[in-house]
Amino acid sequence: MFSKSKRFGLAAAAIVVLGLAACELTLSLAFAPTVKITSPASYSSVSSSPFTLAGTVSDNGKAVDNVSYKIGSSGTYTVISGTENLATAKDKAWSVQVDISSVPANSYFTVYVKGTSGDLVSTISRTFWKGSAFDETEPNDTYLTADALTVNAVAFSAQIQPSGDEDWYVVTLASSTAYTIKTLSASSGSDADTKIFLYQGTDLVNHVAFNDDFSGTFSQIGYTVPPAAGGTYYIKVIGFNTILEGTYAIQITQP
Ligand SMILES: [Ca+2]
Ligand SMILES: [Ca+2]
Ligand SMILES: [Ca+2]
Repeated sequence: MFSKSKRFGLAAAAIVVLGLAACELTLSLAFAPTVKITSPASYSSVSSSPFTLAGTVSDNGKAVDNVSYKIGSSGTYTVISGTENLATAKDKAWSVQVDISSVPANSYFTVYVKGTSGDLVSTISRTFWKGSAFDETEPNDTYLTADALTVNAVAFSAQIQPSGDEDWYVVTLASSTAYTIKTLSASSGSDADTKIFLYQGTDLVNHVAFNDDFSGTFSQIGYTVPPAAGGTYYIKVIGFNTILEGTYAIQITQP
């Protein structure tokens, strides 16, 4: 018979051995490489071809055979130079010049990036806009990050992208003055079906004006600021529904 302390010692030793075994088991498991795209940001406007796509790759217990990329879901993967046969990789940077001359202007395109370790594969994708940049600065999804608009300025271009996108604008309006706020075609891409909400200051629960369709599916609000109600106003533009995407421009005029 073992004494109490000896039995405890054996039990503790067994736990240590089990622990080491579990540890070894974890370490011996291999997973597909972790691939990331670091730039450009999602939905960036890309106007020149080729453009630089950059990212990183990390091995997950198994050497990385390569990182490859393709344009569009039906494209063919091309191996990115410098990513082949990496015995160990920890956030190893890669970059590649992506030719988008075959992508139509003023349209979205998606780049897929794949990390391969034998039969272990991981894929990520990111969507970009081929065309000139929009005036809006994303993220502008709350009043805190609203884009500033100026009365009687040229139309300000933007897009509802991805679906469910909210675009917030801030503008200073004068008391007892009539304004027209409208969305119109951005002359690039597909027109969005917009809705406009106007809020006085940061009372974002009660809009003071709203419109969905005025000219086709574009929106227009005619609003006269009440006496002593001049100041900061916020405008929210969203798509007609949460699956809609598209481009538009917004303009505020004082007749
Ligand atoms: Ca937007
Ligand atoms: Ca937005
Ligand atoms: Ca509409």
